[in-house]
Amino acid sequence: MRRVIGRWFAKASRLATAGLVGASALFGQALAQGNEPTGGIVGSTEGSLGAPTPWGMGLQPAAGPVKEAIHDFNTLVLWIIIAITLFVMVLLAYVVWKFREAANPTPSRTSHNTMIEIAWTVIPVLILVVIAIPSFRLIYYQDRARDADITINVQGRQWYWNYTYPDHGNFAFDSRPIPDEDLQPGQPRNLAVDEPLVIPVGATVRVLTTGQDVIHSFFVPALGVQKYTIPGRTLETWFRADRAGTFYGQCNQICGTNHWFMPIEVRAVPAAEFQTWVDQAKTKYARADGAPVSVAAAPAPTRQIAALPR
Ligand SMILES: [Cu+2]
Repeated sequence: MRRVIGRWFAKASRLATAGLVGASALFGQALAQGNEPTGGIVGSTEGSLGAPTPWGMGLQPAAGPVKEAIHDFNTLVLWIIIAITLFVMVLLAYVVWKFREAANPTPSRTSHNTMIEIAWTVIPVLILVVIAIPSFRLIYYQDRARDADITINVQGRQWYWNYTYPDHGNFAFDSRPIPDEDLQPGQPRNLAVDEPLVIPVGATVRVLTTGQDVIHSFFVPALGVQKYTIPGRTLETWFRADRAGTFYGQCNQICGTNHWFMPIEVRAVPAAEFQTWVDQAKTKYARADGAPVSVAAAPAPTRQIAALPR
């Protein structure tokens, strides 16, 4: 009997190892396809990159305070999970060894123990409270900008993004991915876009999201931002990039056949460079969209904030 179990166990562990190796190789390939080169790709600035990397582990490095707060919370929960997993594993191993048939021929018929039952109810509740407090703090921290420096309206559309800068002349433009054949060195496939969202480094950016047709989701991991864009509704969130760089994201709400067609590229540039870009954008996008700039869907930010559900 023991030998049969031993053989079965050996076979199962070989299978599991092969499966794990195969799966990770596939996973690595998929990641490598998504993003080849890494490094500075922001015009004149010394760039950092927020994008998936082959064999990357854990969360993307933080480019701003919101993501840093997410990192902290993630680390806390991870350690709690590790402690619980180790505890359960050790307990299980101990029980298997202690109460094995050979050492324990007449099993106990005990089915209740009030103290243990109270403990295994109260302790998990306490653990959840420990998790809930920083969790709620994080949710409220991400919720809205205090003293925002600039506001950007983000609209998800089937299937592209539309960005409006109400504080800088209300120009608006569309953002779409760069086709594979037009990719320049350093531009990650399925992530690089023709017209990135440009923000000044160090500025608190209020983001107001709306959806034109269906629900999309504005998701930029390195900046710690993820917000639904919902038709008929304005949602608020914020982010800040503490260093210059290019930070990629995607629509991460399945929104139709061309869902993949909605990558996000955020470029954080120094204030002077941002101003230069704004000056060019005012004429470029006004001309591109025809005059007046189509901003009907983007009312003044103050009115939108007032209309937010509280
Ligand atoms: Cu979408």
